[in-house]
Amino acid sequence: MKEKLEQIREAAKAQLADANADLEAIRIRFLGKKGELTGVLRGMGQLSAEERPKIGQLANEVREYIENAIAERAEADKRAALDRKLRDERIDVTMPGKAPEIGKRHPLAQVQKEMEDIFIGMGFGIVEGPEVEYDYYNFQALNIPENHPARDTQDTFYITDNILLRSQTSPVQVRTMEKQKPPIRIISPGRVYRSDAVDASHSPLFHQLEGLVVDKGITMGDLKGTLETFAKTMFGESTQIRFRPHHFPFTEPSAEVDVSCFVCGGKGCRLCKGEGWIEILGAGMVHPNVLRGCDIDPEVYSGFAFGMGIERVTMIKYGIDDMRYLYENDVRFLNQF
Ligand code: 2U9
Repeated sequence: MKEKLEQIREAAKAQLADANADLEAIRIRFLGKKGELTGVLRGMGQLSAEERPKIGQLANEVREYIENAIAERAEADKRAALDRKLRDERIDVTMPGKAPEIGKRHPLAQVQKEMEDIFIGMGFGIVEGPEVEYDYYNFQALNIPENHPARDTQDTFYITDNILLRSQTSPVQVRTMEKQKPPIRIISPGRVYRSDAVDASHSPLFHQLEGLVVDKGITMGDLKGTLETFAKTMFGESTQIRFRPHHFPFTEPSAEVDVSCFVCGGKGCRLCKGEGWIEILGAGMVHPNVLRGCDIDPEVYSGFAFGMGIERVTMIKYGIDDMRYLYENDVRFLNQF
């Protein structure tokens, strides 16, 4: 029996030395209820009274040995697993990090800000207003007659008979004139809506920046000086402006305003389509009817107003030939600004 116990100890030792040893299987094989050591202990009844304590002690020693050996092996396995994990998952803290990509303003927002800064520099304040407007502020107050084509549902998005998506930012100026008496010197940038199909130069949603100055003694000369300063700051010091007579219901006299081409200096090139001039905005002296509608006496006060499309200024400034690029948000396009 003694030999049997020694054999068990050696067998357990050999099994535990195996790199792939299954510790639970070894425990069951030697120490389990039907295990080899238990089998030996069961046979102890046949031993003499003299041998029994000796074999009993040896059996205990063997059991203790196997238990300890299993525990040590389990501990060693755990340590090895941890070492492996620490090695495999090691992080090189000296590696350069991944810098988060920092976004920037959309080109339209950049140009809008640039335009705003120029007018702020000339003492203008920025005013914003609702994009959903009453017909009154969008048309009536601006001296746009009942039968004017802009009022047609073909051209304007109506929500109800008298509520619409503003087709210009002029309502903001009307609301300002109602609340605030002259002197007034404001710009109103923002989104406007027109029922246009999308193409290279049209979009149902676009952006405008309009300006309004009302005070005693305001003349066309003030308008020209203001727009010339704007054009020179925006497109370069050598830029000139040109007024062509035009008609708007809300201004009288009215003009379309061109800037000399900053690419060719006026000789004619691809950007100005050989003209030497590029149309950028509309302007004029505020119509007396518009002033009167806001309770401002046109015999005492006069004013000028202008309006331009922010998309148009952006496209001219950067030579963009299709407006759709500005709305597609393709980062290959946006990253160029
Ligand atoms: C008030 C009185 C007058 C604003 C003006 C224009 C001329 C003009 C267009 C430019 C290109 C619109 O974006 S666009 O299609 N605008 O030509 N806008 S004068 O006149 C006003 C505004 C407010 C109370």
